[in-house]
Amino acid sequence: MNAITTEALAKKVMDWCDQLAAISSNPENISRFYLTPEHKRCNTLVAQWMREAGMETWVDAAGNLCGRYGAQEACAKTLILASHLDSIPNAGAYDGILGVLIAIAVVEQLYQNNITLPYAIDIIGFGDEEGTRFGSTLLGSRAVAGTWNPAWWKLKDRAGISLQKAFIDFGLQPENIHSAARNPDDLLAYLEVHIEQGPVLEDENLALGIVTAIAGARRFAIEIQGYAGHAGTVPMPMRKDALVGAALGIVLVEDVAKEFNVVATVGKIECGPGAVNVIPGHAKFTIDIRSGDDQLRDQALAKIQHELDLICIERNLTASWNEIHNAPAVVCADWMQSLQASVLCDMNLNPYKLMSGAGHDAMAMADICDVAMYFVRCKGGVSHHPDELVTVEDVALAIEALGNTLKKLAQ
Ligand code: HGY
Ligand code: MN
Ligand code: MN
Repeated sequence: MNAITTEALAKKVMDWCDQLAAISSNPENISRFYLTPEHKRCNTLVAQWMREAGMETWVDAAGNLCGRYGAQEACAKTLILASHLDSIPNAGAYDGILGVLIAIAVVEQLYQNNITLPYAIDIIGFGDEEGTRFGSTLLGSRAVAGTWNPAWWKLKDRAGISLQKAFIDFGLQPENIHSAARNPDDLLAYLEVHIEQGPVLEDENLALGIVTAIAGARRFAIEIQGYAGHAGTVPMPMRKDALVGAALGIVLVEDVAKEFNVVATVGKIECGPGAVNVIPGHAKFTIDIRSGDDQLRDQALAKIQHELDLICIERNLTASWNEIHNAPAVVCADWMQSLQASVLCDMNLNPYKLMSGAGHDAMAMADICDVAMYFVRCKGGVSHHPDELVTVEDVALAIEALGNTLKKLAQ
């Protein structure tokens, strides 16, 4: 049986993406969240594809799907190829899963050519990179990195289900979470393929890019407390309108981000009691703020906090800040970037290097090993949107580049 071609594998990966897109909690779009029935169905289907590629599979103590392609010797180190299988609500079909599926395609090519390497390959489909269900993020990869924070057990989803209960409902034992942690001494490196989620590669007319660093991100849930009142009787100067306070805060976030040249987003807002004829007594909104420079990001954050305090004082409101995520900026390993550059040069491709504004599981894995990423061009740079799109030709190039990287690493 002659081995499957890269082009055929790329078509297979695109078909796999379509199959996973159908596994969603919302039939109208792609929504697949951590520790849900959809997560389980996705793990089951991807595990089948891993086994067809000659891998043994298991689900680790954090619900991550894992597959192993053995080395020539038992005591060899392990290269981790990974990305995430969860999505945001109303997601595109490639964010996260493309990297897991391209890794499986490359292992299938090795398997069909009876090639084993002087290191083992573990492919991990992380269960929660986006943090959609519980607010925090990188939970799956943090468990693998051994940096699990017990405070997370109390995190609750919109239905009030705690992370701890969700573990038990999924069939996991929270007390075993530490068994998901990898021993850094066993690891060769971590390598992730992911769509760029930005317009740079398309602008440069390039299919692939080498990631130099990943921006550091901090996320907060902010509660503004005012005083609910009658919309018809409370004079304007006497109001403690929490929603107006939040609205001024949202505009402040954008103004300060532009001033400091960082990126900051208010992605969620809610207020209460939520009646047309009641002055909102409380409001909640989130901030996601990022920069390649953690210090600059934190200076911008300090200004936002100070200015929001002034808004609250002027309007007799109070603001409480709850940090739900903090990931420092991460630099990709120089030796891996050089190896990636030589792979792309050998393929007569431009070894183009760029920073990632989006967060990735590589940020968590950087705590225990050297990390590297390839970016794949995505149409219009669109992501976190159903219009997310890659071409089968670019996927074929990514499969070829990853396969060549594994072979070069073996040397
Ligand atoms: O938010 C991010 O940067 C990533 O897509 N989770
Ligand atoms: Mn994402
Ligand atoms: Mn992603």
